[in-house]
Amino acid sequence: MSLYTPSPKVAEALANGRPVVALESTIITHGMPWPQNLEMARRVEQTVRDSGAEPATIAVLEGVLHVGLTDAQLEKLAQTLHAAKLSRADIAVCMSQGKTGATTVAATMIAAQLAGISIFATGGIGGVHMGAENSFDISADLAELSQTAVTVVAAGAKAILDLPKTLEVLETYGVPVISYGQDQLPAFWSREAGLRAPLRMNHAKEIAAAHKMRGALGLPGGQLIANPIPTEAEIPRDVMLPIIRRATQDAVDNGISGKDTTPYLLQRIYEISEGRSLEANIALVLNNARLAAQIACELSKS
Ligand code: PSU
Ligand code: MN
Repeated sequence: MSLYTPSPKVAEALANGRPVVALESTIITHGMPWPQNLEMARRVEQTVRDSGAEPATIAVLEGVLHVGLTDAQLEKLAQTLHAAKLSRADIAVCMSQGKTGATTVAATMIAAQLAGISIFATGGIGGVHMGAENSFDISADLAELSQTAVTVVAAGAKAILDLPKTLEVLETYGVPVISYGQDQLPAFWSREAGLRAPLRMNHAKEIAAAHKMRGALGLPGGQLIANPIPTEAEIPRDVMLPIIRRATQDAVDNGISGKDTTPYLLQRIYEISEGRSLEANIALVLNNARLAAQIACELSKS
C-alpha cells in the first residue's frame, strides 16, 4: 500500500528531479471564504508554475493523502464545509478512518518529507499564542520545524501570536529563523514586527545552500524563511495591533480555545478589517510561493 498519492504532474516532476513546492490546504478550508479560497489556491499554484516549479497542494481526501491535487479536487476541497484541520496528531487518524481533512503547516511538512519535497510555501506558521503562559497553547508547527527537514517559506509567524515567545521557542528547538532581504522579522500582514530576526539572507541560492548544509550535518529539522509582505500590500503594524487586540479579546469572551483559535482569530480580523486582511493575506501567500519556487529551483540545480 502506498502511503500517499501524487498527482500525475507531481509524480512526473519528482521522477525527473524537477523542482516541486509543497502547499498547505488549511488556508483553503479554514482561512478564507468561498470562492476567494479557490481563486487564491489556483493563483498560488500558477505562481509556483510561472516561477519554474511544480506545485503540490497537500490534503487528505476520503482517507487518501494526496500530494498534488487536480483542479477538480482543489475545487471540491474549497467547497467542503466540514473538513478537519489536520496537524501531526490528527493526520493518521483521518487517513485510517477514511475522512477528509486539510493539512496545517505541521502535517504538510510531514507529507512533503514523505514524498521527497524539501520546500513548502504558506502564509504564516502557527506559534505561541498570546496568554500561552496560562493556556499552554503552542502550535505543533514549532515542534515540527524542529524535527522535519523541510524549508518553510512564510511571512513570519501569524501576527495574532506572541512573536517574541515564538522566536524563543524556535531558538530553543534549534530552528533557524531567516528573514529574507531585511533585518527585521516580518509580522504577516505587516513588514516589521518590531523585532530583529535572528538570521538574514538576501538570495534564494543562500537559503538552498543552508538547507543542504543542514542535511549534510544530519540535523533533523527544517528552516523558517520569514519573507516580508510586499510593501504595496502591507497593513502597517500600528493599524493591525488594535484589530488583533480586539479579535483576541473576542476569542476570550467567546471561550474559543484549542484548534479553533487560529481560524476564529483570522475570521474576526477579516470582519474587523472589513476584508483588508484577506487582500493582504493573498498577496503575501503569492509572494511566498514565488520565493519558495526560486529556492526549489536552486536546490534542484546540483
Ligand atoms: N491559515 C489560515 N487559517 C489557518 C491556518 C492557516 O488562514 O487555520 C493554519 C495553518 O495551517 C497553521 C495552523 O499551520 O493554522 C496553526 O494552527 P494551530 O495554532 O492550531 O497549530
Ligand atoms: Mn493550538
